[in-house]
Amino acid sequence: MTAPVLIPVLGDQLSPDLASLRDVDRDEAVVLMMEVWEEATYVRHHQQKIALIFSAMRHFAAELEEAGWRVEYTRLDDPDNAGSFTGEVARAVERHEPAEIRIVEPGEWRVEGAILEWADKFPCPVVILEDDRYIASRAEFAEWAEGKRQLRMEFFYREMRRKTGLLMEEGQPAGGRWNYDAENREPLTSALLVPPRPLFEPDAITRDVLKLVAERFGDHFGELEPFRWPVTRTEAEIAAEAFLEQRLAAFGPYQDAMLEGQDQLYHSLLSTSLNLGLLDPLDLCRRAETLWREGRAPLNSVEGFIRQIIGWREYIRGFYWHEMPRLAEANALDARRPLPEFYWTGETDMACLADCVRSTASNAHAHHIQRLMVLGNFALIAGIDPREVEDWYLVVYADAYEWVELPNVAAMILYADGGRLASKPYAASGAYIDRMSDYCGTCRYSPKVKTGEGACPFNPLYWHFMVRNREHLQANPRIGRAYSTWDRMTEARQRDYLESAEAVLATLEPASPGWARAADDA
Ligand code: FAD
Ligand code: DLZ
Ligand code: SF4
Repeated sequence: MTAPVLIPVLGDQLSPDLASLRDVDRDEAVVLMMEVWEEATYVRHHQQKIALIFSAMRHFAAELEEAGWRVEYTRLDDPDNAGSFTGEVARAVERHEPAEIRIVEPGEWRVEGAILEWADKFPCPVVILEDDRYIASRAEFAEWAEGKRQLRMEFFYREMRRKTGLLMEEGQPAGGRWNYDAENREPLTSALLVPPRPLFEPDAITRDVLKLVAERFGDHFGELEPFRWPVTRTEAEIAAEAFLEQRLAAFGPYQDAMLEGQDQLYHSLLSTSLNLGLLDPLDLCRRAETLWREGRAPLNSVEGFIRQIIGWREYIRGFYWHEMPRLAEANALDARRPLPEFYWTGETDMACLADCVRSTASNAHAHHIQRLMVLGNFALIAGIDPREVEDWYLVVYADAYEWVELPNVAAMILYADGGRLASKPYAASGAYIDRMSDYCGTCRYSPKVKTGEGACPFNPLYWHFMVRNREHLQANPRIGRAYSTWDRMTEARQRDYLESAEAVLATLEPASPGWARAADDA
């Protein structure tokens, strides 16, 4: 072989049509895949998350080899493993003296920073290609965002509908409306009829990885087994087909519903496969659209699902790259309280939070409304430091990469960006959780009791949050009206709320160090 092209493929780039693998002669290329300590430990990821990524990487390497690629794969416990992407690429450059390094832009700012240094470090050219698995490129988002004081998903989503032609008829939205969310807020009283999703038994490759993770990362948060995630394209495809055929039709009405002990409901649980590259987002949306055109799924569900993917997912990614690095530092509401220990242990009398942490620990997953309106809402109204909340979300979910975690946490739930991403903070009292779930029935607290003994902690914390942040929020027409309700209360009532909230805050035990980052880095 003459000097080959070296193609590093990162752990969330597991797509056979990845830009770096196109237009390359397989006989003149070496694909490099690396399990590295730095990635596995920059935060102390949930055990299932590490297992999922390593297993999917090993399966993908085998698929590439079968397709005729020369793949060099560094395992975590290889004695010569340099421990970082840059270290492993350096070793490969020494081995092969490549004519060129070709890599697709990574998903994270941190990793991009490292890759940008390669051109100076290595003697060959480094070509960084656009990640065209996304519908909007980073440049396209930047162009759309240019000059806008506030960015709003809804308008970006309409651009994506026009660009893809999804649910469009003669230039107009199908059914005459862009968004059917108003029809999509039904509580669910029982999960008895929800078709269960396919669960995947670990094969020999996954079992090897599970052993490695148990040995090397057994002290990380969460349960390693049962491990049932799809780890190959074939499995991801089975999971997607089951969702489209069996659950998509009811996705819309029940997307905000929560039931104790029920971790799936009508959600797709496809985020891990989408984010790894095992599924193509546009293809998934086109198949959902076809089901609507064939009269097999209603428009409100199909539009809702497509909006999550070409709307929220793309918007979040564009927003990340547009707002970094300042987003990682943002703390517009000056929230300083440490993360409570119960986010890691689940030990709290608040039934909703205990159930969401339970699901998170056992599945490395919680569905959107649990992440937003229970775990996120509490962190917002209790004034938890964004850095601690961000670390928690990045650690605990199998689908978490900074590009998607950070905007959702800093901007969507904590309003730490001061309202660039969302038009208002998603602050809510216990009444919202009571309406959308069955949690309150088994809880020691009551959403109907507003202050004092037995009061749902969300109730006084909501007002404490509003009062604390009045200067930031009062002028906001979407939330500011709450202040007239506050101003109409008697002083004694206001005092009751604030004292009850202070009493709740005083009970929050800060998390012990070392859960999210090794104690030295914390
Ligand atoms: P479904 O309910 O079936 O939705 C379909 C798909 O839409 C998802 O698979 C996902 O790809 C996409 N989607 C929906 N909402 C969002 C969103 N807000 N941002 C990006 N994509 C979205 N998603 C992640 O993939 N990784 C994360 O680290 C992550 N962190 C989050 C943190 C917070 C605080 C919140 C509120 C949301 C977060 N989300 C994250 C978005 C969302 O909660 C998950 O994508 C979803 O719960 C995954 O389950 P699902 O595949 O069953 O989703
Ligand atoms: C999250 C993760 C982990 C835990 N381990 C690896 C790894 O060992 N090798 C790898 O290529 N990728 C890993 N990843 C995913 C990377 O962190 C991801 O590719 C970056 O976030 C780039 O966006
Ligand atoms: Fe959660 Fe409050 Fe309901 Fe208890 S009463 S489950 S704390 S919302």
